[in-house]
Amino acid sequence: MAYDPDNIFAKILRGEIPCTKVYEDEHTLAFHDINPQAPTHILVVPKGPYVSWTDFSQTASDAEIAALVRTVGLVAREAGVAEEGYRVLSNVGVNGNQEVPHLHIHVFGGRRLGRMVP
Ligand code: D5M
Repeated sequence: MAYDPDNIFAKILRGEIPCTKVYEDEHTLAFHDINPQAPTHILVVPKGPYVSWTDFSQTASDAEIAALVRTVGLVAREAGVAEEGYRVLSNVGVNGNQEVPHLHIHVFGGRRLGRMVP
């Protein structure tokens, strides 16, 4: 799927619409989900124009890939959910029910989460 530069996360990354920022570095941005499904619900996004893990894994630099993973661990620690546990989830494409076509990782925590079912 071609990257749509007008998707909502692209607008957040350009500063055109606000977000509640949790963390930012050269390659990633983390912010609170606008419709939280758990006491902690943070979204981690790469800054580059990636829709899915497919294009990210093929075209992102090693530094971008490493930063995304590091940011997930960092925000879990900073949010205070690392000890009790949390869930990392990423929806991709139509079958994955991806709503926003910019690659993102959900970090859920702060309560006992239901059992994952497909
Ligand atoms: O999830 C997309 C997620 O993005 C969904 O949980 C709502 C969230 N969202 C949508 N708009 C915003 C803004 N403006 N700020 C913060 N969070 C937002 P998906 O995995 O694509 O189904």
